[in-house]
Amino acid sequence: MINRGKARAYGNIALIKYWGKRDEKYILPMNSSLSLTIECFYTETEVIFDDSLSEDYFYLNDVFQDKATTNKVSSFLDLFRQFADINMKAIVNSKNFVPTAAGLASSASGYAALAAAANIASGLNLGPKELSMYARQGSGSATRSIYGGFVEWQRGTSEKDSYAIPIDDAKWDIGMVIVIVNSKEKSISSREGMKRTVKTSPFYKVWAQCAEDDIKVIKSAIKDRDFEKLGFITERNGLMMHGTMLGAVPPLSYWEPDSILVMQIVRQLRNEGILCYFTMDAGPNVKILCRLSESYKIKERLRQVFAEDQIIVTGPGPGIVVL
Ligand code: 2P0
Repeated sequence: MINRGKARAYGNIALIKYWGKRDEKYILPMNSSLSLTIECFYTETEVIFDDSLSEDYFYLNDVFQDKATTNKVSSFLDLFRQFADINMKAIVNSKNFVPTAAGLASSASGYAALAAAANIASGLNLGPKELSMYARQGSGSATRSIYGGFVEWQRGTSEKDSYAIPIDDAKWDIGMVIVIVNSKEKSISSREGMKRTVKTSPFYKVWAQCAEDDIKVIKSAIKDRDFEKLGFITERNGLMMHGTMLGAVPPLSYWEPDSILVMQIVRQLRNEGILCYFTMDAGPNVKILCRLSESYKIKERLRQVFAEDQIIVTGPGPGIVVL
C-alpha cells in the first residue's frame, strides 16, 4: 500500500520575535510572536508512506540525508503515524526554493511543508489550527508558516492551545528587502542561542513581557494599516531580542560589520522620507520591512554597496499550498 501527500510552504520573518521556550519537548514559546510570510522562498515536500519500506528515507534537494538528519524527520513523522495509527515507513522528498545561495533555507518552511504533506499522506486531513500545532513540534517558527500574510503564534497555556492564527493577508503595499550579508551556516543555532539566553541573560527577565506588549501594539498598527507604527515596533522588538543575547554568558551576537552598515543605510533612507525598518534573526542577514512600491528605491541605494545577488526583494507570501 502506498499513500502520498505533497505540499508547499513559504518562509516567514518574525516582526515580533520568538526567542525562548518554556517547554523544550512540545516547543512552547515564552511569548507570542508575529510574522510576515514571504513569497521569495519556499519548500516543497512529498511524503510517501509505503508498506514495503523497512525504514524512512529522506532526500533534501535530491541529496540522500544521513542517519542523524533522517532521524529528526522520522521522529516528526511519528507524530502523524501515532495519531493516524499507521506503521508504514516513508520516503520524504524535500526541495528548498531559494532565490540565490542565500543561506535562507529555513526550518519554518521546511517543517510546515513536511507537516502539510504528512497530514495528507497519513489521511488525517487536519485543519490549519491543528496543522500549525504539529508544525510547531518540528520547529517553533514553522507554526506560523501555515498561513499567509501577517500571522500570530499565540503562546497559549499548554501544548493544546499554542498555535498560529492569521491576522491580515498583508495585501496593502507591504514588502521586504533582504540583504544577504553572509550566506554561510551560522555557528550557533537558534535552538542553542535561545536556550543560552533564557538560562543566562539577566535581560531575558523583561523580554517576555515586552514582547507581549509589542504584540498588542503591532496588531493595532496592522488593523489601522499604520505602517510607521508597524515598522517602529518591528525594529525595536528585533533590537531588544538581540539585546537579550548580549547579556548571555558567554555573550551571543549574530551581527557582522555589514549588518550594521545596512542598519545605517536604513536610518539614512528614513531620514530622507522613505519609510523602512530593519530586523534581524539568528544570523547576520538583515531584513528590511518597507512599502513594496518603494522597494526598488531601497534596492538601488543598497546596490551602491552590495552585489545584485545579495539583495532579494519580496512581497507577502501565501499559506500552505497542497500540490
Ligand atoms: C523567530 N527565530 O521568531 C525567531 C527570531 C530566530 C530569531 O524562530 O528551536 O528554528 O526549532 O523552535 O524556529 C528560529 O528558531 O527554533 C526562530 P526551534 P526556530 O523567527
